[in-house]
Amino acid sequence: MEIKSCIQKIGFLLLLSSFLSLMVGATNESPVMAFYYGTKMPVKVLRVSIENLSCDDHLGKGILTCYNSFAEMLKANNCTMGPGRDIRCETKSSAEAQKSSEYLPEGTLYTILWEHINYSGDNFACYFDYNDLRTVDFQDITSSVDVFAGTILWEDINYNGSSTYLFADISDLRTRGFNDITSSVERYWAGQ
Ligand SMILES: [Ca+2]
Repeated sequence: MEIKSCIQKIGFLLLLSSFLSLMVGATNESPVMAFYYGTKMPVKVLRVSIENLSCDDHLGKGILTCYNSFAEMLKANNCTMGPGRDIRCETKSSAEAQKSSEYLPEGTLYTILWEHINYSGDNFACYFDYNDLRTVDFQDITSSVDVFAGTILWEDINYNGSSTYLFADISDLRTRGFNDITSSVERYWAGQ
């Protein structure tokens, strides 16, 4: 009888501790959330369930909106893609500065980060600089980039470590020794 109640107690404590660690985990690191067709969802859940998840931050810095496909993301952002990956967007300042090294102000689409080479896999269209890509769940996975204006990729958060400057699309970051290491990203302009 005693042994049985002891086992029951241990079982209860094990349950309690896993419950508590879940609670602690939930308060310590709240998941990155995204708007997804009218619902707010953790990005990690979306990444698991949707192949080639496309997200952007057009609503504001760190505010993600995600779509089932890149085509839907482009459409939602008033962008079209012509031959040769000629992506054009009807957003005020980017229209004149498409695919140039011209400086684009914050709030304008300036670069699209891709999970895999050749612009494939999950992607994140950046309207803002990010000193820590963990805040949008896109750290250490970028392998190719669509570039609308000068873009700097940094190896570490807070624009630290090694960096690579991009002034044109790059289909394979391995050629720059920069595959799967980008932790912060920012717009570049000559006066910087
Ligand atoms: Ca990658």
